[in-house]
Amino acid sequence: MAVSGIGKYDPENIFAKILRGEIPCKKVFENDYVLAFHDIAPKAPVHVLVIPKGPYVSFADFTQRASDKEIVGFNKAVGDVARMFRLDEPGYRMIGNVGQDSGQEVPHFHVHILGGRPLGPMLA
Ligand code: IU
Repeated sequence: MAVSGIGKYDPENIFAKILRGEIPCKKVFENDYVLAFHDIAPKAPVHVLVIPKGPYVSFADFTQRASDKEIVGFNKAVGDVARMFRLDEPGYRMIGNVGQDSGQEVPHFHVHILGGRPLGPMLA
């Protein structure tokens, strides 16, 4: 079920549990600001989720409450992860679902990085 992108942060959401190490993930990258791991149901040969370590429900929440350091660190990590998978060429897609109309399911901000094949028109 889709979640609100501006609701109260739920510390029991699945990505919070992954961050605390209570649930395993296939980690690809970690630093002070972010964790990146393979999506459990990949929609492309590369499908990685990048999440901030801080408790943010969505991009809407993140861009209101996070520090500039967290925001810069997060953006840099998304680019670095894409480069880890050599996606700069031929390219990749970044998706961030925010709230109910987007279909956001996990109430911890995450960016999807999708690549490794031609992805087609986004709004098909
Ligand atoms: P969304 O943007 O909130 O709709 O994306 C949530 C993603 O989290 C979705 O692609 C799931 O496959 C993925 N995911 C996961 O990687 N591990 C999990 O334990 C769960 C969801 I639950």
